[in-house]
Amino acid sequence: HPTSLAEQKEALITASFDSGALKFGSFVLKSGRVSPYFFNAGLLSSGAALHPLALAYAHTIRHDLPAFDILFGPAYKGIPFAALACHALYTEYGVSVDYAYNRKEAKDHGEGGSTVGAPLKGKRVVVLDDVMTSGKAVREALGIIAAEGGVVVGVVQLLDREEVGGREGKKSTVMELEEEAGVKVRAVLLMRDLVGWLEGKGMTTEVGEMREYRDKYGVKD
Ligand code: OMP
Repeated sequence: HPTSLAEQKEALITASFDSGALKFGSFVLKSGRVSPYFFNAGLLSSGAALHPLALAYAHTIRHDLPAFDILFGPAYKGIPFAALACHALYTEYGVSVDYAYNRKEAKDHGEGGSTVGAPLKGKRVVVLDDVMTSGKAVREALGIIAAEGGVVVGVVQLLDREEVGGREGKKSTVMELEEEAGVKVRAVLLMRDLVGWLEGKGMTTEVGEMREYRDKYGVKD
């Protein structure tokens, strides 16, 4: 069982590759960019893969983000991940926060409303999601939380593809969001971690394609 963050990240990338969640080829992204890799977090569906995922989310939240009350997992993939991270924060660090999520379709009967779980009004919220490219998915979540009266204090992603944002100019998505929303945006895995892992495996063709893509859409560092 992985214990350090480095081990958790390594276990997570290996599980992603083995399960087919991390794929290489040619993929059209939501933003229209054509990428040589795709990360489908929904395929991280085994206990063995979700264990390092939960630990690594909890570690990243605990060490890189400010204090908060509610973890918000956007539908659909953010929902189980937020619940797992909420649990791991308690078992690993003794920190009990609430969690909440949105419905894709608003309910017009029963309890009503478009969010489930802890009420967001007046609470400090961290958004937890799977993959960030241009920031569209995160901005949607920020809108939902604002509508419910929550105050977002941070964002944590499973994978930050480290790309430039969808707005004017060449700023990174992270920088755009941090400036706009005034919150910290962090991730368990960075695109460069995937490249490092591929290098370790001697997968030179994939490394070459990742570098080429990074030259086109990646953040400049
Ligand atoms: P942005 O909304 O552009 O930040 O892209 C993030 C969303 O794109 C994720 O919530 C996914 O729906 C999807 N996505 C992936 O799941 N994995 C990837 O590797 C790339 C994308 C993507 O389309 O950019």
